[in-house]
Amino acid sequence: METFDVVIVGAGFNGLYLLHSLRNAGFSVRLVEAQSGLGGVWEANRYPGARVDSHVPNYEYSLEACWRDWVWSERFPGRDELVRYFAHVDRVLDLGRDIDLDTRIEACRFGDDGRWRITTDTGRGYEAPILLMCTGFGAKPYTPDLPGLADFAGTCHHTAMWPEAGVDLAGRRVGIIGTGASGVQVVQEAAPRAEHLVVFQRTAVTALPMQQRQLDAAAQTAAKVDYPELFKRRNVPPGNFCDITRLDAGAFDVNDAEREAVFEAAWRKGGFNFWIGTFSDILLDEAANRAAYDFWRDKVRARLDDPAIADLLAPWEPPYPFGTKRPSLEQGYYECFNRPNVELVDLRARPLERIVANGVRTRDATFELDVLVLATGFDANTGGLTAIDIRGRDDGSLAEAWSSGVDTHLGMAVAGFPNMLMLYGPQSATAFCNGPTCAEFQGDWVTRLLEDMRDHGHGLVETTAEMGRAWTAHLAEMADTTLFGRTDSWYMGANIPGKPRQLLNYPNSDAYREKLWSCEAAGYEGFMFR
Ligand code: NA7
Repeated sequence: METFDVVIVGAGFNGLYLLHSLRNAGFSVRLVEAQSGLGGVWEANRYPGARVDSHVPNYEYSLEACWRDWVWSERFPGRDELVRYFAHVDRVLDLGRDIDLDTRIEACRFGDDGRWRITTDTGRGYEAPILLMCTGFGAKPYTPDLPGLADFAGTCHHTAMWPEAGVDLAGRRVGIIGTGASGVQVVQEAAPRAEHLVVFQRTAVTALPMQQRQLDAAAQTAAKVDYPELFKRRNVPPGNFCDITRLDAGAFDVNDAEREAVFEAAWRKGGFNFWIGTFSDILLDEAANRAAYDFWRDKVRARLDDPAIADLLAPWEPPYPFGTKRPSLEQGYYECFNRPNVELVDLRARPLERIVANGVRTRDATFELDVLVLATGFDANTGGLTAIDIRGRDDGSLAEAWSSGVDTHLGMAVAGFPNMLMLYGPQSATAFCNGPTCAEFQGDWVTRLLEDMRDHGHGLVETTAEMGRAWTAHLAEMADTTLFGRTDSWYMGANIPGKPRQLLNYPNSDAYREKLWSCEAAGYEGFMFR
């Protein structure tokens, strides 16, 4: 076994930042990654149209070495450009020499000697006192148990397991199950290419206009004088984007015309502005939320030719409170349904009965397909962690510990799993926080914690079951005081049959960051050291 101070699992934003930061702090570190390249979800999600939902310059590191010579071509970069960005980061920070790619971790065992032993599918093994899990929230694709799926004779792929060589959609009969962010993006690519496209929708997505645009290299370079200040703002309330703010007022603290003007301005800015950049109570108050939904609905309905299709894509009554499922960003998604070659199937009215050799059979029809796309999402937050056989004290399994629900302290540590910390994991701000922003503040926090342990000669850090229960209770309160608890979403673990229903991401990144910082200021409250 190779021996290090720290082993990091996962080469996405979190793992790479920690590798850089811990190496600078003088720790010996090895990062282990199952995939053949860097970028985490961006390496994996190579389906047509894959694109980030956070605009330049938010979705990148604030490290000057990384942004100084990097120029983005689009306001919302696509997957291939993001992968190139990670290669650039690798180069400028010289990360690769401490990374093992193509190495899938199978098991992590904590021994009585206070060290983790890590085994992999290549036979390579690692040993380290500290284990940092940076597997992200979307490491484990979810394929529903659709009857007959194995019988399909055409080409079938989950969006997160798309073949590197791609799939030709041109002139073919394509079916897409799922209308989350991935489904929306594939629909936009498939609609103009496919001979016929069938979109199987279970729940309408409240997709927002991306307002994509090409970026001018010279203007971007000139704007960099402000980057240091801009990046600081990602850590200043409200929110975690450097340039999305919201009013310190509720939606009904202003008159109708003013409210409409605020919504309209956010709509025009595009991206997440309409989700998180209008009024302070949109995700807290039913009436405020309804006002946002109605604005969204009217905008979308105006773009659809067929009122019956509009009733399915943008119903008069909200299918769930607006924004409590992550709003996808779209570029012409709704207009796809005005095309003669695109058909929308409402799976609630016409349930899917079986996948058959030549297509999808619903209660009332068979849709013949050459290609079936499963845009069915992820076993989000926990799936990437529980897929690894992680054993803490007394051989206790993490998957078993979480089988009836997740408990963590601050989303960072689990009782019974000493010296293991998780970043961007369950019960931290995660999907409610811009990835690189969270990677940096959590990564800095972990780096300071490990330095502090080294300074004090501590070899062990762990939390207690009481702290875990208290944090879970706090999140349950957040689920009740916001509108998130009302919706069956992956934020609530509710997209996976049988998964315990609980709020798995902390829905306020400002408050979350404050909690981390105050824990540290209080001498790492809730953690014990030896
Ligand atoms: P999502 O957002 O979880 O979307 C999955 C979609 O698949 C969603 O529309 C689901 O409908 C649908 N789904 C899931 N299971 C089924 C079954 N059994 N039958 C029919 N439809 C089903 O995943 P994405 O990959 O699009 O996006 C994930 C996030 O990753 C995204 O928000 C970005 O932040 C990155 P449902 O809504 O559950 O009725």
